Amino acid sequence: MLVVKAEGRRAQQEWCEHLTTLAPWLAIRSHGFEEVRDEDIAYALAWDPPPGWLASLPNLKMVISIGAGVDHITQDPSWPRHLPLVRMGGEEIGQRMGEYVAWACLNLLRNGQGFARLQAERRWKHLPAANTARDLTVGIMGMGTLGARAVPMLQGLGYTVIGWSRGRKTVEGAESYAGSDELDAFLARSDVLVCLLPSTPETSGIINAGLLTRLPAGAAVVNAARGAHLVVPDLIAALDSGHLSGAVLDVFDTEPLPEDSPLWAHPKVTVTPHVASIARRRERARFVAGVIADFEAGRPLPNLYDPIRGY
Ligand code: NDP
Ligand code: OXD
Repeated sequence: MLVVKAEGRRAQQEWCEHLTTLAPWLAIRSHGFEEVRDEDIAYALAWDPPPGWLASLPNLKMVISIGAGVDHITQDPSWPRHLPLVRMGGEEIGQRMGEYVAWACLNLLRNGQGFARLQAERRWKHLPAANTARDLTVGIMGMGTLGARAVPMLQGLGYTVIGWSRGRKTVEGAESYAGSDELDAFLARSDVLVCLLPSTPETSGIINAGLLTRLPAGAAVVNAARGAHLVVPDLIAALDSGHLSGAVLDVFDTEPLPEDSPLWAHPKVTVTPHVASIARRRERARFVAGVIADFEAGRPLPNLYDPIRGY
């Protein structure tokens, strides 16, 4: 049996409907809304399960994360780390993240935040763009599955694209920087720094005052990964000093972003509510059905969390 523990009754019901069609051989149950015996649960599909819940399921064989990031699951100290943990995947997640990154870069380039403010004030004023995309380099921190998908979209708009990751990557047309030794060289070229890193102890607070000063003057930041990567007071200081020209933020330490956060009203910040890449539920259900079919056939699993790397 697969049990779904998602973001509320309606979401769980939709997941169950899609999965029933796509994995007809499997019993699918909505946790909390249908009769489920813990001992019957072989697979759990979850976003942020309550601490201890996964560990309490005696016959669990695999956990599938509703998100591409798994920190909501691994932050539970008791999560069953001996079991396979698969993070959400599928074609549409990459497409949507690429779209978000491209939109964020264009929003920064064409002063979307400034025009939104002027419109709210009913003011007709030119805010000319100083550069075109061809003048700018986008540096993607975390050149993994999603980062690589954003590359051709950004290149299509005219940006030069470079990437930084732990290991060297071969992504067509995007120069690859690897490891801490090459971070400074990568940052020095990044007119727009896009964070697509996973949340791990090494990447926590990585976008801090020290890192921001190594970006070119007038650079901008896009964070579509996790709030934990960004030290918000350091970002605000760099925006207010004029060193940074703008930021587009989709993820935050506390979500929803608290009403009293200074980010909401900052004139150089665009806030979106963790929507960078939410693939349609049917597409994600297709991925889940494929993962379970692979598991049951003994085939290698896609997007498998590696407890040694921590992502
Ligand atoms: P991947 O695991 O495919 O890629 C992660 C990349 O980060 C890899 O290139 C990896 O390098 C690099 N990396 C990891 N740790 C370090 C480090 N310490 N130093 C340098 N590079 C590092 O992840 P995805 O691309 O699929 O997803 C990235 C993140 O995006 C997710 O973890 C999630 O948090 C976030 N996300 C946000 C969404 C949203 O809606 N806002 C939606 C989906 C995902 P290497 O390969 O060399 O190890
Ligand atoms: C995430 C997601 O991990 O939405 O943030 O997939």
